[in-house]
Amino acid sequence: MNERATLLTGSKAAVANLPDRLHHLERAIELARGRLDAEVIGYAEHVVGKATDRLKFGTHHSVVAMLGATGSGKSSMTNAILGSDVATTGVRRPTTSSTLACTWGSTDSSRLLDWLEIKNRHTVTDGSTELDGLVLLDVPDHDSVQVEHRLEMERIAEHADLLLFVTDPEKYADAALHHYLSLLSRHGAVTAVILNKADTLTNDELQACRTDLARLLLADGVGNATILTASATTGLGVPELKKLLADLLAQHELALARLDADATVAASDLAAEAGPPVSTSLPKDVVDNLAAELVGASSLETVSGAVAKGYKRDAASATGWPVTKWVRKLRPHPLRRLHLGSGSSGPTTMPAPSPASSARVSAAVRNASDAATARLPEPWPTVVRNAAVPHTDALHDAVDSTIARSVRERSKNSPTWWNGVRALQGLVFVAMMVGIVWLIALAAAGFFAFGDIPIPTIGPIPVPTGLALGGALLGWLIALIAGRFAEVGANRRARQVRKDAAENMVSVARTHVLDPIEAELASRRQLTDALRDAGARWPEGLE
Ligand SMILES: Nc1nc2c(ncn2[C@@H]2O[C@H](COP(=O)(O)OP(=O)(O)OP(=O)(O)O)[C@@H](O)[C@H]2O)c(=O)[nH]1
Ligand SMILES: [Mg+2]
Repeated sequence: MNERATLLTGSKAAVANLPDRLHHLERAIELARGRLDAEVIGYAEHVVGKATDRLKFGTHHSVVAMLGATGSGKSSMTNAILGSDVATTGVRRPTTSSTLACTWGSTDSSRLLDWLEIKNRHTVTDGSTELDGLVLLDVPDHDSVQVEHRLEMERIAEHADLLLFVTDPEKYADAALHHYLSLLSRHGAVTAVILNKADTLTNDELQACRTDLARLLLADGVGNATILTASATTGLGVPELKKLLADLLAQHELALARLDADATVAASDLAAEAGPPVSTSLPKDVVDNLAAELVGASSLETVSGAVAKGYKRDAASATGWPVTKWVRKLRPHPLRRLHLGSGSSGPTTMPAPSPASSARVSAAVRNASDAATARLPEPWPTVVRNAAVPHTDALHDAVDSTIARSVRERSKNSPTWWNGVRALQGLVFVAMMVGIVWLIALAAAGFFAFGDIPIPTIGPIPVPTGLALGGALLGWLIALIAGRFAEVGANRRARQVRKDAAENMVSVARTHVLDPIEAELASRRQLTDALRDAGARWPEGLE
């Protein structure tokens, strides 16, 4: 009794928080869905469902199930506790084929028994109060050829608040018994093992048997369960058993203690799957590395080359020698070909990513995700990678539109010096044309012998010739010098575009890859927090 009292009182604080803990467990289930093992999640869901249902029936009744091999004396012991032959006993094996419920006291247990799906019911109204609230179940065996008996036993073992295992000197070491004891050991529901048929042994034999059973129980993980030696036939140990039950019932917490233990098992199983509750964050260089890889795998180099060429061509159009600059317009504009020319918007016609650059992007995304989960066990590396490997098309589109935005932003305005040079070229061109027209007029006058027309000169050079030749030479010279400046400007603009795009690529990396990774890591953190609040115990060394 003392051991069990410890067992129950030990969980008192946790028991008081049961609804809270179930709430946290529910939250953990939601977070684990799609991430952790479906079977483990399924068990946790079952526990939450069972606990919610069981709590509806209150804690007045405590359901105590007698479990054991066929012929161990479960029905006989039930009768011994009852003090009358209600349960059917017999030598025919197996005897009990459906569970019998015996309820002590006048409080109605029918809804609870409906939930437990028990039809055979007996109410004890002998006026005694010490076992008030006890619902004692005489359950079919777990080891006969009747499979449905075993299934019924397992169902009851899962739903009862406390379990009493009944065994005898012949069967106490059976594998089946110890299989169930080990299985249920984590659920804190195994209360006592009754070594029945004590009347068939001598005192020494009984002691030896009891010692051996204690050793086996320890190995099963239920070393704190009470061993009661008893005999249903002679009544030996029956008063002690009734006293044990009365003491437990007085605590009115048996249902809560069982559900609490179940919640701990469910949360701990999820915790073992989820791994240690360590907080993880992205290493700082991951963002920069990923952004650099996105840039490296993109068409930025090609596009910035086109930016430089486009700049030079636009500069030449604005500042070139008017006589020859039209020739350039015959060739397609390098930026307009990519649908990136000034004033453009919407989708571009940048080259589709090559298989090599797609592979480089995928590898970079994988590296980022692996760096984020370096300290985490499976399934997190896989879960996070799946979240990080986004729809590749969306990532490529984002990279392209980032480059396009950088190009368009930088190409919006032409440099002001182009206008000055354009005006100057216009003037020079007009001067040249004046000179040419003048020369033509002079030639025509000579041809028609209009006589001598005075020609003004500047020094030795006649003005019309000076205008025509000087204008041509100056125009060509201006174009040449402007071309040199355009070269510098073109390189600078290409550099700016590369710099802008590289900077903006950080936010592409964040939005499309790192945010999903961090969201997954945050979910994991919430999950381990919820599990801790639900009372999970992590495997040794992980906490
Ligand atoms: N000598 C002796 N025989 C007992 C004792 N308890 C039960 N028996 C006998 O053991 C046989 C089986 O008892 P039951 O109570 O029917 O066993 P059970 O565990 O309910 O068996 P199933 O219903 O088949 O699972 C009966 O013949 C009982 O008379 C006991 O303490 N001493
Ligand atoms: Mg029976």
